[in-house]
Amino acid sequence: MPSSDDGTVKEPINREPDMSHLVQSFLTPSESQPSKTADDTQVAYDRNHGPIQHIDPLAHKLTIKSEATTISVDLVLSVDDLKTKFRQHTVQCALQCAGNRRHEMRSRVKEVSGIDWGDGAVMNAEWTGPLLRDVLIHAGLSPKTMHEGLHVQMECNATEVQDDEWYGSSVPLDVVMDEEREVVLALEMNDTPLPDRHGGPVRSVIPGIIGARSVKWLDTIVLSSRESQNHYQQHDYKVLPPEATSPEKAEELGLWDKTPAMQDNPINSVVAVPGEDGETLVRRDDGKVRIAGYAIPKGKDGPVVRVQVSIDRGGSWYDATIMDGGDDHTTHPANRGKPRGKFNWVLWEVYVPAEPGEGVDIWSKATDRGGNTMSEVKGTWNLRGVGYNALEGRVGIKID
Ligand SMILES: Nc1nc2c(c(=O)[nH]1)N[C@H]1C(S)=C(S)[C@@H](COP(=O)(O)O)O[C@H]1N2
Ligand SMILES: [Mo]
Repeated sequence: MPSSDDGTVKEPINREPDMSHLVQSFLTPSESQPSKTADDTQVAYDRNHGPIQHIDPLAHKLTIKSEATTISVDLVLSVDDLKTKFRQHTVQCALQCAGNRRHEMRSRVKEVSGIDWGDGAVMNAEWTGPLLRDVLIHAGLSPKTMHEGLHVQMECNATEVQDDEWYGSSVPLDVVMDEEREVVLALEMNDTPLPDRHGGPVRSVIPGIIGARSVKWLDTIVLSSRESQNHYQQHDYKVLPPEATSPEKAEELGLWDKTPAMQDNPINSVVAVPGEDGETLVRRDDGKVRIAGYAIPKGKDGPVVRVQVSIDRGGSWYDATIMDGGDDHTTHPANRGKPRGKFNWVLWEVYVPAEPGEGVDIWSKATDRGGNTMSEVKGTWNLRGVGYNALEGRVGIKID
């Protein structure tokens, strides 16, 4: 990728694929094969708060330390150490920006502040590297340590970002030590070395948790009794209460401090076909229209076990087919016949009987293994437009 595509601190690279392209594959390629139009070559979304970094893997170091009085860990690892000194683990998971679907909140509920994401700020990929749990234990953390109140802070100090001098996040230590969470320090994405765009040579990947916590170009890990103090943990990526009607009001009422940092992704389902409001769906000979999309479970409560679709504003619901049962088009060969991974998205499709008409709204509703489901038709407004998971998918669809 030419360096002109790296963005700057003031104007970082943020982009998403179009919907129909995104749901063509179960695992989202970092980049698709070059094609006629330049726009077409990128598939996995990019979310950056500063310029994309190009780091020499041979020179890169990951420092692990502690500022918690109860824990002493101290270790510096090279990328080669991460690859050769630890068992390599592969996890498949959806990685989603908390601002995904923001355009719908903005246009259907009320104006919000933030990038105007459509529904494509999400990818489903396979990540390989050591488990962060194993690395912390190797660094001296006893697996028996009380985790309560402790946090794993992750940092990228390689560049200044829009609102801070470095990028950082944290998750509770519990999450990292939880064997069911499979938190990895990813060195590979979809079986190839982690591309620079997605955080090479190493990023953290925290399955089930909003993308903002999965730090790209990771260079420092700090165990601490407090959360990361970085702007993006403290003053962004929070579902502010409705009293926060403006950034000034949020500050004045101290709402950033009072509101917890987002962690788990909410359960969600998105209509990708049709991909835009106002599109036309053509009926097949049997009078049915094809509707398709993706769905994401809440946190570690996946996989999504059911998706239902309605074209009459909830009057009747149709069960969608979840397309990971061996469908050549959507299933990674390695997954055929295997149980659905709990952090993956699911791709779904359904054929719904429909009469010709205009102004049809399409709703979709996912339910995961943990029983979490979607209930709000339009969704509740929040200032930053994060965590949007309304039932209403596409509006104003014409049926022909
Ligand atoms: N160092 C660094 N890590 C980062 C970010 C960033 O700006 N800098 N953005 C975060 C956000 S908000 C998201 S949604 C994901 C996006 O990952 P991607 O660009 O690989 O899609 O990375 C996260 N990790
Ligand atoms: Mo994000």
